[in-house]
Order: sequence, then structure tokens, then C-alpha cells
Amino acid sequence: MSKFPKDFLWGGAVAANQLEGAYDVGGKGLTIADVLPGGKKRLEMLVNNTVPLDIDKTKYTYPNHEGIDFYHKYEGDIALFAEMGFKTFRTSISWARIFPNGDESTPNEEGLKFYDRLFKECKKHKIEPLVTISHFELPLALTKNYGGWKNRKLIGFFENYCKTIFERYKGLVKYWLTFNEINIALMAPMMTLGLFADINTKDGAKDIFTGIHNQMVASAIAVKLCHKIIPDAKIGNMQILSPIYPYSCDPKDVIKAKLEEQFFSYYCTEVMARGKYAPFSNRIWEDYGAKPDIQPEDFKILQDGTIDFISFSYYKSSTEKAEKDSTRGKGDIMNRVQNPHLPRSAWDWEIDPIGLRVAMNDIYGRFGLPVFIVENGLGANDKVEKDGSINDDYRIDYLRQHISSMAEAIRDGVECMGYTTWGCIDLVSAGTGELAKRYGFIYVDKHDDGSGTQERKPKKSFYWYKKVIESNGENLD
Ligand code: BGP
Repeated sequence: MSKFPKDFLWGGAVAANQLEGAYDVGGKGLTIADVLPGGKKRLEMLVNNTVPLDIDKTKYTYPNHEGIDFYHKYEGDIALFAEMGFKTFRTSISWARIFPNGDESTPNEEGLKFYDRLFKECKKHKIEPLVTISHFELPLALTKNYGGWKNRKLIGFFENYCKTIFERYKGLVKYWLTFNEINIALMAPMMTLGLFADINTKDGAKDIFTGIHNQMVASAIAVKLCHKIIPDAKIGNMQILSPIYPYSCDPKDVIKAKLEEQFFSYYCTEVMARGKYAPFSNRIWEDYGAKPDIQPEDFKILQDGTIDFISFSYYKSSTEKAEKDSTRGKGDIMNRVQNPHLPRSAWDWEIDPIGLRVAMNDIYGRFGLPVFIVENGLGANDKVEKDGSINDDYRIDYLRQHISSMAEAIRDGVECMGYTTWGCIDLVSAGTGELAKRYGFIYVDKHDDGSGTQERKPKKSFYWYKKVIESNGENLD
């Protein structure tokens, strides 16, 4: 008997801005993602608040402007996902295809039609779309004209956007997620909140806490609206989940790791799952010397709009110690201490399958809501052999170990709705804007220098994942 429930949602995940391309086609407005330059400097810009807000092709490249041209090639790609047996496909709607500046009252019909076609294509292949409403794709005009999410006006614009897409896609989309990786705003506020702020300054912390608060209010409004418009829908949050281990059993390290984890992993989900701020939030606001601007009516809104399930990305665990030192990892946005027990990927991310079991048990134990793993995968340099094959055994290995660990967590009693691997087809990386960091089961002939035919080619992992799905997770060989 499979450890996975029989209706387990196996599939893959992507985001509009990382694969659609066609960044200025069909009446689409610009988003934050469209002004983010490609290359390793991107992460620095995001963390140091130096993202240029205008496109400058003389200085930078923008691989996501073309992406993998999913906008025009989605039919073939979905057929390939269907061949692997996907039960679900996670993608996002680009807000600026529907409302180019984010604040219009009437939607752009051409944008709506694109997603009509896309979701119908999924349904044709019996694939349930799992749709992220906002995945690092804030319309740029909302940053330029309103200062991003610290401005409460965005709550109303988001509500209008949600109402429009729920009404339009109610017969096609049953599973929804509100804000992708909402907690990443604590480190890279431009990515999700569309604003520059440094959490280590009082003003910066105020903007970040207020921006996140406004998003959580907007998310609660969306949950309520979704239940009203699509009664059989399920709508969840989406956060990064990375358990934070103490570097040693020195109680100073233990308390440091625990408090960091409490803040990073649970600050938002406490509100979104329980409808109110956790008691520890006051201490956080005290320590940062700033509180979010909260309106009296928000408390009821948050209470009335709690999520149906918790979704998260899991790539790696993190490690913390009380003392600051130079062993901190350079590759990722979290900049934590290096764990000497774990191997690291070519992009310097820890590889820790057991961490997924830890994370699943922790979050399920805390909230008791079903969980959905909506991102997990390995970014790697893939090589096309002379005979055209791509032998990505390292990816198979990574996924095999993580799926085994997920199965253990299910045996531990965790209720898990599904698993969508990140970047089921090669796409542009969010953190570094590269195409070279490949995650897919499907290779795409497109490169960072702009060359490539956009031809698709199944990798070895494609055939492996097909067997995994066919056997409902029993055959991982
Ligand atoms: C998450 C994002 C995704 C995705 C993934 C992998 O943070 O939700 O959009 O890209 O991480 O990260 P990267 O693309 O930087 O390798």
C-alpha cells in the first residue's frame, strides 16, 4: 500500500515571470521582475536595496523578458507534463497581464484570455491548475506611484484583481495560493512588497512590517472572497520553510536558532492560519523598534480570512549560532551559518532531505492544517551529451531522498495534499536571473547569452518522475 493518499497531487511548479517571456505582449504592464537584471549581481541588488527601477539594456541583460517563451509554447509543455502524469501544475497569474498598472478598475481582456487558454489546456489533460495569485510580479507602477505594499491602497487593488480572476476562472481553478514566499520580505522586500527598506533600521522595519501586514489583510480578504465565489475551492498561504538548527547544543545557540525560526518561519503563518498575531510578535516589534500600522477593522478581517492549508517551498535547512562569524553561506538570501554535516549544491545551498521531514512535522504539529509542498528541487548545471541525452542522476538522487523523507513525515502523521517540484521545466532563476541554474525534468535550449533554439528535451529525470507518479510514490528506483 502506498504511503501517499490516493488523490495525492503530484506535479510541478513554475511562476509566470520566470518562464512566460512575452513581457510586453498582449497589453501586459511592467512588473518588478521585468526590471530585475539577470546575473549574479541580482541577489546583491535585492538584499542591498539597489534594484534599478528602469530597464537599461545598455548595462544589463533581462533573461526573463523572453523566458522560455511559455506564453507561446504552453500547449507543448503541458502535453509533456501530462506525459509525466502530472495531477497538478502550479503556475502564477501575472497581475500586470490583467491590470497593467495594478490600479485600473477594468481588466485587460487579452491577459484574461491567455489564462483562459492555459487553464483549459491543463484541464484538457486532466491536470488541476494550482494558481499563485502573486509571485514576485507586482505591477511596477504600484511601486513607482504608490510606494509598494506599505501603502494600504494596494489592499483594494489586490481585492479587485482577486475578484476578477476568481469570477473568471471559477470553473477552471480550484486550488489557489495568495502571496508567494510572503516571509522573504524580511530579507528582500523589493521582491514581494515592491519597496526599498532595510529591516535593521527603524524606518525600514516599519515599512516591512506594515507591508507584510497589508499583504496579510489582502490575503484574508482574498480567502473570504474565494470561498464565496468558488465554494469548493481551497486557498492557502505560501512561505519559505527552512528549519533553523542550532549550530551546537550550547543553549545560546539553541535560543538564537529558535527565535530566528519563530520569526522567519512563523511570524506570518501564525496570522494567516490563526487569524491573529502570535504573542511573540510584540517582542519582535520591540526588538526592531517598529510596529506595523494596523487599523482597528483589520483584526476582524484577519480572523474571517484564515487559510485552508499551508503551502511552502523547501530547498534547504539553515543553521544559526549566537556568535557572528565568517562561516556564513554566500549563496542564498538567508546568509546563515554553514552546517558542516551537509553537502552543498553548486549554488551553495545545503542539501538536507531530513530537514523536510523536520519542517513538515514542525509546521503540521503547530497548526494542524494540511500542508502542501509546492516547491522543492535542485538547481544544477546540466550537460547535453553528444547523443543529445541529459543524464541528471544528481537531480534524481536529490528528489528521491526528499520524496522518501516526505513519505516518512506522512507516516509520522502529517496530512500532506501534494508535492510540486520547482521548475519542472528549465526556467529563469528568481535569485540570480540565470538560465544556467536548471531545475527541470525538461531541458530547454536557451542560454544566458541569449542564444538557443527554445527546443524542449526530456532529461533522464523526466522518465524517472513519470514512474514515481505512476506508482503513487512507491517506485523511487
Ligand atoms: C523560490 C521562489 C521561486 C524559485 C525558487 C528557486 O524562492 O519561489 O520563484 O525561483 O525559489 O530559487 P532560484 O530560482 O533562485 O534558484
